[in-house]
Amino acid sequence: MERTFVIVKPDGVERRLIGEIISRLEKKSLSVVAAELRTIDRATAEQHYGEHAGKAFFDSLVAFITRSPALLLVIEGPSDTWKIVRTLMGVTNPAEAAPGTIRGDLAVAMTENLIHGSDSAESAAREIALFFPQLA
Ligand code: D4T
Repeated sequence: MERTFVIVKPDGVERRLIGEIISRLEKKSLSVVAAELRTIDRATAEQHYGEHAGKAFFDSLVAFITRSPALLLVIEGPSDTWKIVRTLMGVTNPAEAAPGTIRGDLAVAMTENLIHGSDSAESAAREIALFFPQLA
């Protein structure tokens, strides 16, 4: 089995889309193995998005992800789980995300694109350790 890390971002919680998003993951036969509703603190957000430090959108990205509670999830599947989740999510820009994907069906703005999913097995391990150290 292989695990990945997912965030239902603050916009998804505010729009009451937690159920819809978890439902899409579960219908694909992926399992929720850990879940916590948490307002992400600034230091953790800056570490999580460290690859974007210094970019023009970094400060607003950190402000967005910390503005209200997010649902942190560890998701498990048989293999390539991170890739399966990324396919269900759709591409980063909801304007380009295919219909049938979470972003393609439910979001309109790059700044509020509902969901985060790890972009590799290595990122998944790093992010699970950051947000759920007791599972790492
Ligand atoms: P996350 O990391 O949130 O799952 O998104 P992606 O993996 O799909 O995309 P990313 O890391 O390239 O971007 C992280 C986050 O920043 C926002 N963003 C991105 C933004 O506001 N403006 C931009 O120009 C880009 C590239 C959206 C997602």
